[in-house]
Amino acid sequence: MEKQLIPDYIFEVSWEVCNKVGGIYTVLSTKAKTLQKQYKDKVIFIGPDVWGDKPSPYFTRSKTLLKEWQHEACLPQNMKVKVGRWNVPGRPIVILVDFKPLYAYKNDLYGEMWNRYGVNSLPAYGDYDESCAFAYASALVIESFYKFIHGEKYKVVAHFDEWMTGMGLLHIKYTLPQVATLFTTHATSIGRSIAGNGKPLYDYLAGYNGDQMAEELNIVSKHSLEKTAAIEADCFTTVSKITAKECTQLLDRKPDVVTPNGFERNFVPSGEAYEERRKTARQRLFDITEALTGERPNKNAFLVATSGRYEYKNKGIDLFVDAIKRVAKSLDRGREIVAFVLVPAWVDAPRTDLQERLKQPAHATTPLPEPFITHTLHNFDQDNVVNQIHYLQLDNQPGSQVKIVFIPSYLTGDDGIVNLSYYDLLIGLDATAFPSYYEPWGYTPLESIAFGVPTITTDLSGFGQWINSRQEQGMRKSGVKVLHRSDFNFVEVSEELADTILALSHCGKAQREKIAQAATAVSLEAEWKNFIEYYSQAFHLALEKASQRKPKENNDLEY
Ligand code: 1S3
Repeated sequence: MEKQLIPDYIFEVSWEVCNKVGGIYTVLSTKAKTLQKQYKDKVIFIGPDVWGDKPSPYFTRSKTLLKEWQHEACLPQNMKVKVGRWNVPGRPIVILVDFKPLYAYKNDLYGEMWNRYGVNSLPAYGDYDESCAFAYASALVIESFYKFIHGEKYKVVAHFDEWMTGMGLLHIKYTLPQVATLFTTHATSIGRSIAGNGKPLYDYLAGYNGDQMAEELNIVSKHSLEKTAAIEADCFTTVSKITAKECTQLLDRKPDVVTPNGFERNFVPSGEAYEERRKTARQRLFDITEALTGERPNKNAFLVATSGRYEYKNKGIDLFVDAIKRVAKSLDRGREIVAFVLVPAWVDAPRTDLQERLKQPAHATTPLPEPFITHTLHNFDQDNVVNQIHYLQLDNQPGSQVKIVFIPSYLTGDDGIVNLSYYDLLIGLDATAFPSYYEPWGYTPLESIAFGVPTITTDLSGFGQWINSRQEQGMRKSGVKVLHRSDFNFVEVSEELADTILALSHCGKAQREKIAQAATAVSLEAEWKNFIEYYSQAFHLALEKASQRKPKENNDLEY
């Protein structure tokens, strides 16, 4: 058997290192411990310094780590870095880069990328400039570090996540061809855009041309960069088979390895701590519901939620709210359900009327105006969830057995109303539902079962397909129900979701405990210690490919 090549150094670059934006943060922060155990301090994460002078809650700066390099680092004038450790299990080394000084070189960089690789940055807009400045800054850090350690003596892997870091990969490939490059995409920007624009992604996948659709949907630059990084990388990976198919069709390269996302149990409390946190979360959710609606739910009320980034259609938020309306229509007398939408929107501030009520010990008896939302929004009248709640008349009328609460703030523990982190709230739920239409992996259901909370998802998510590939399936055996979703079956899925929520809400205590145990057991199969092997394969492939190249001389980018 061929000997597996093992890297001596790994640099992993992502916009979400020490920057909690979405699922990629979860991938990296949970994978860190397993990588650190294997490679020790030879794993270095590189992220954007979005903190400036403010202290970051995710990062502890160190004056001694990589001290010699910091002294000798040859970086462009004004480009500053902070070295420290990420405050997550494994505490890996992190370099945060202040990339803003590189805006000045933007046109040179885009020109080089066009000349060398044909990346078309001309029609770029939005977050493209800041992403590329960060990617380039990260590449300069790797270059500087590589020279400092005399990297030619080592097997070095530079791993880049998502289109935002694509120019870093392309720069490294050109200036340090001996370095093995790895590109992981967690979605395709064009696939996400096709899906989000209401076009059928799955039935017509074989008929789509990525470049042509990028023109039509006005994301030429992102797509051009993502496709080029995927094609140029020594090894290209994505997080599920369903997204691998999409990459093959829309980016014209089949991923070399599928690297499913795992989880790290250290994030989940155990024993008494678990029970205490669950109690605190439920208490808070009941208090908020009561303060908004003027009615305290019965202590046995069933609490169900959806969460994630605000992609209304792609994440199935529309379908969740629709299903809650169906639940409301068919719930038995005496049973109460509270549904939470935990999706960050364009928040203005926490509601002061709600804050006042939450401060008072006396129980509220009248509803607040708009008794379903915890924060004010800049775009209240245009918000999709608000409009759907109004349209479906799910507005928590007195006496309604099904209530809905939209918490549109990031749950970082200091939102002014909930004041608990997402995990500290998740632990208090009875079930979660993520009926996604576009979901390359889908961490939210995996996190849910890791906390012993049963979940419902669809077979259009990578995670749902992974569950379907296991022998033990179904809510009772796995704590997960996977609904069949396609381009055109919204109503059927909504009905099935409502039925599943209703069925769960009727389970007795013993049954619920069994389901929670099954959920936890399945989550253990998806721990990083079981999934890291796919990354080892990817490192091997990348190193093997890089070893076949000859070093180039004298091709530094000037700055
Ligand atoms: C992506 O984040 P998203 O929510 O934009 O990456 C996640 C991590 O790989 C993945 O779980 C999710 O499905 C993707 O969509």
